[in-house]
Amino acid sequence: MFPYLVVTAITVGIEDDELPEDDELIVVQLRQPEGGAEIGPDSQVTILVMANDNVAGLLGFQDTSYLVQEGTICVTNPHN
Ligand SMILES: [Ca+2]
Ligand SMILES: [Ca+2]
Repeated sequence: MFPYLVVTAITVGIEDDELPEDDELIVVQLRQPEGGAEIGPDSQVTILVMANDNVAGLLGFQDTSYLVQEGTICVTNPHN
C-alpha cells in the first residue's frame, strides 16, 4: 500500500441506446494530480462496453400469434 492512499470512485455512465454498434473500449487515465499527489503504477483502466444491439439488426414480429379466418390473407408486420 502507498502512504496516504485515498480510495474514491469514478462514475462513467454508459447509455443503453438501440443503435447497433460493435463492442467499444473506454480508457480512463489518471493525469495531472494536484496537491503534491503522485500517480501510482496503476494509472489506467480499460472498460469494455459489450454490444447488446445486433450490428446486422434484430428481426422479429410485432406479435407472436394472429387470429385469422379461412379465405383471408394474414399480413404481419415484421420490425427491426
Ligand atoms: Ca443497447
Ligand atoms: Ca448500442
